[in-house]
Amino acid sequence: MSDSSAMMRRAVLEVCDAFDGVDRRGTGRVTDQVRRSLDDTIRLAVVGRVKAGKSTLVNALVGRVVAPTSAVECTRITTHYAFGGPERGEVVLRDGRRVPFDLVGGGLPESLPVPIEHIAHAVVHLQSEVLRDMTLIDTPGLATTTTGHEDATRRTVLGHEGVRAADALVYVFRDMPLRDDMEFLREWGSVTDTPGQAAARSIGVLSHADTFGGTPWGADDPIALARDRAAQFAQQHGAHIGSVVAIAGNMAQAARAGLVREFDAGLLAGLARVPELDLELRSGDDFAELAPGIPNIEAKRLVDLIGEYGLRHGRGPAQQGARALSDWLVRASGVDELRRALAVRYVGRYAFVKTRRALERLERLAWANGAPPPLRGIIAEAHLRPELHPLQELDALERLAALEPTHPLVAMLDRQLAARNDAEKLAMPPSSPPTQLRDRALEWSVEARRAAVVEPYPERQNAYQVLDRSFTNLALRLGR
Ligand SMILES: Nc1nc2c(ncn2[C@@H]2O[C@H](COP(=O)(O)OP(=O)(O)OP(=O)(O)O)[C@@H](O)[C@H]2O)c(=O)[nH]1
Ligand SMILES: [Mg+2]
Repeated sequence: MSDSSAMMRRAVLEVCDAFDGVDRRGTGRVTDQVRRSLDDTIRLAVVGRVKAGKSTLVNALVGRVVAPTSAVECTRITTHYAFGGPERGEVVLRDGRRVPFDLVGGGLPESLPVPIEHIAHAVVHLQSEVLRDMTLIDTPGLATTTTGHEDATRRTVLGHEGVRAADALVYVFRDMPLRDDMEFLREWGSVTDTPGQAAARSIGVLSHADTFGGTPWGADDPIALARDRAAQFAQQHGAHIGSVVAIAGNMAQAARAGLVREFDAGLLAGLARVPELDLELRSGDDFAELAPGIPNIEAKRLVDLIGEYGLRHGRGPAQQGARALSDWLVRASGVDELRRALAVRYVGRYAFVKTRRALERLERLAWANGAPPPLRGIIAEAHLRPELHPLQELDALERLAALEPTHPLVAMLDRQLAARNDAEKLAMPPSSPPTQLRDRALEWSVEARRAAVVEPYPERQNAYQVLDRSFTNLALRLGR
């Protein structure tokens, strides 16, 4: 946790304590919920049409094959993958009861202990580091013939029936988003507060990048084509999707889940000198040899593991062994770009979103009918606390980004929220002495104040004013 999120957390806990000090009997239920909510991790729902590649992507992100990708019944229920130990599964029934089940080989079993129609969703607790920062929700495909699964997805994501809606969407599509994809995204937009937030809270994944355009054996590189296409989508659908990343999910899954062994790399390296045409047009005879000692059936197994693209282009890196092959697969698959985008856009930002939500709950309580008046005083004071100033920064950022996403002030606000320390906030080297940091903070606060006075556009003016306060707070803190 960064310093500033720890400070925000403490400030909210203090507000809860102050509320309870006034009237614990009236406020306890809400303050206890708020305290617990500070431990939430961001919930990312992976959504898309049937067989779009959602579960494969979940596995690639978790770094383990946990989500089933075959036709077993578990692909038809929504599953939350959350951090926790001991590793275990649990189905949550529609009537709220919970039934535990054992994982099989670290993943979901073939069948569940309860008939599927009684299940609201499953929760799987895993010791995967990635899940410390985010809970991943694998959903059944949208637009299936049986609308039951689709309802389950809508419930999870859009938050009907009191199930908490996902915090953000990873929207997976193949080739191109179809009409119902766009409809779903619009619906998602309508449950978020503002149109700007809808885009800020969804990221597109163009999956099957390795077979984009049909075959990986032609002259064009499908992954390169898919990346171009992804950039186009992002431009066309910017209002609904923040950005779009092209991904070869199967390659990412194989490498990140450690499925590529030395033996596989050896085989692949052994195919280095086979002409591409022979590789592409492998005969149906499983035992015919492609290269000395390598029958077709082994090539088939490699294709199941890393796809035709991996078979064609992985032969070079495979000469250096399984590690080099896995590194190449990760790089080529595009999964790191997605991980970076998730980290920057969601995970880092979530501490602020969570704090804002907590304060909103407390504020509603303070203004509820019959609430003791001192609660309102406590809330008003909280808004002035420097530890909670990042919420103003977030607010200013969202308002300005909705109108002018590329304005330099957006980047400046973003830096304040993303910075891990004071030096980063001020774009100074990490070793800078506090006096230098303080001088820079003062200088920038003066600049922001001057700019605010002459700035005619309200959202920009607001951003300058917020930044003035950011740098003034910083200078005061450093001056002590
Ligand atoms: N070549 C290639 N195959 C992929 C990719 N992503 C997934 N697949 C394959 O596509 C099939 C479907 O993948 P899943 O991950 O199960 O798709 P899903 O969206 O979870 O499917 P449902 O849950 O049934 O809706 C599997 O056979 C995967 O191996 C990819 O990026 N490239
Ligand atoms: Mg699936």
